[in-house]
Amino acid sequence: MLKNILSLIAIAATVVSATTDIGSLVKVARADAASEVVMADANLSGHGITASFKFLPAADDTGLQIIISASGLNQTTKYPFHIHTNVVPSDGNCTGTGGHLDPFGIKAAAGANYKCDSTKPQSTCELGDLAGYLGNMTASANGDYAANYPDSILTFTGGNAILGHSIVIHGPDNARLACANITGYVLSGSAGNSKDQEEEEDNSTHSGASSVSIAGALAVLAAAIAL
Ligand SMILES: *[C@@H]1O[C@H](CO)[C@@H](O)[C@H](O)[C@H]1NC(C)=O
Ligand SMILES: *[C@@H]1O[C@H](CO)[C@@H](O)[C@H](O)[C@H]1NC(C)=O
Ligand SMILES: *[C@@H]1O[C@H](CO)[C@@H](O)[C@H](O)[C@H]1NC(C)=O
Ligand SMILES: *[C@@H]1O[C@H](CO)[C@@H](O)[C@H](O)[C@H]1NC(C)=O
Ligand SMILES: *[C@@H]1O[C@H](CO)[C@@H](O)[C@H](O)[C@H]1NC(C)=O
Ligand SMILES: *[C@@H]1O[C@H](CO)[C@@H](O)[C@H](O)[C@H]1NC(C)=O
Ligand SMILES: [Cu+2]
Repeated sequence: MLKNILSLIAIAATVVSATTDIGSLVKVARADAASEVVMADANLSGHGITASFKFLPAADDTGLQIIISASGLNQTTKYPFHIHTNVVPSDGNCTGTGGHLDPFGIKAAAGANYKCDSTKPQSTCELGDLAGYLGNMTASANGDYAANYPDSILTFTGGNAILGHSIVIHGPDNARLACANITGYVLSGSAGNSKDQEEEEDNSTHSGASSVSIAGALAVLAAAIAL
């Protein structure tokens, strides 16, 4: 118990130092090492819909936490949403995002029998079939939707990587209503470029607070904000 309290205090202390680091997050389309990416987001708009997706390291280190908020939805409509394979072309045309992200060929293997089972997403769902394993977006009375999924099968980089892809929200007729690139964030100086920049940094931002622990702290912070 005391140990738990102490670790909570340690996390709280890290959150405080992490908040000072949020200002030094740098956007990236992709990154080389998983530990360098601390969060990712995508802001979508189209056909009256505005939506925000945030991806953070899950508190239990299993996949990513997904925090979604949307507005402008029709109350009785179910809106599927997915990670699509391609980035959004610069003209914003959602058709250019291609199909669902499916790096393990789950759909190809299942063919017409494809059925995403939310209890076994890793083996039965396309990685990008978010609506398949999280459920469709549905609006409250004022047209808003909010969800906080504490973990998922997604990762920032590696085989289950979300970076370099996009999010698409569909209408019930499968029309592509809104889309956006998924953008990653690294801490400034940890993008693997300038060694000089690394050395010039204040040691206090790194001593005892690696990118990984800051990432964990951000997840805790996000969970706190979302609850
Ligand atoms: C998404 O919107 C948030 C809030 O306005 C902003 O901080 C963030 O930079 C945006 N992300 C991208 C990739 O533009
Ligand atoms: C909501 O419903 C109206 C009326 O059917 C339609 O014109 C509009 O495109 C719908 N909006 C969304 C976001 O589904
Ligand atoms: C999406 O990202 C690609 C680069 O990866 C960029 O060329 C494209 O313009 C971006 N799309 C939008 C709508 O910003
Ligand atoms: C969007 O892109 C698709 C191909 O990806 C193309 O067929 C379609 O004409 C484009 N739509 C617009 C409005 O440019
Ligand atoms: C999600 O919405 C789509 C389109 O409205 C629908 O075909 C599908 O059955 C819905 N899935 C669930 C689980 O409700
Ligand atoms: C940071 O720490 C390293 C070794 O731990 C040391 O060599 C370096 O001088 C320190 N830099 C600053 C700015 O304190
Ligand atoms: Cu889709």
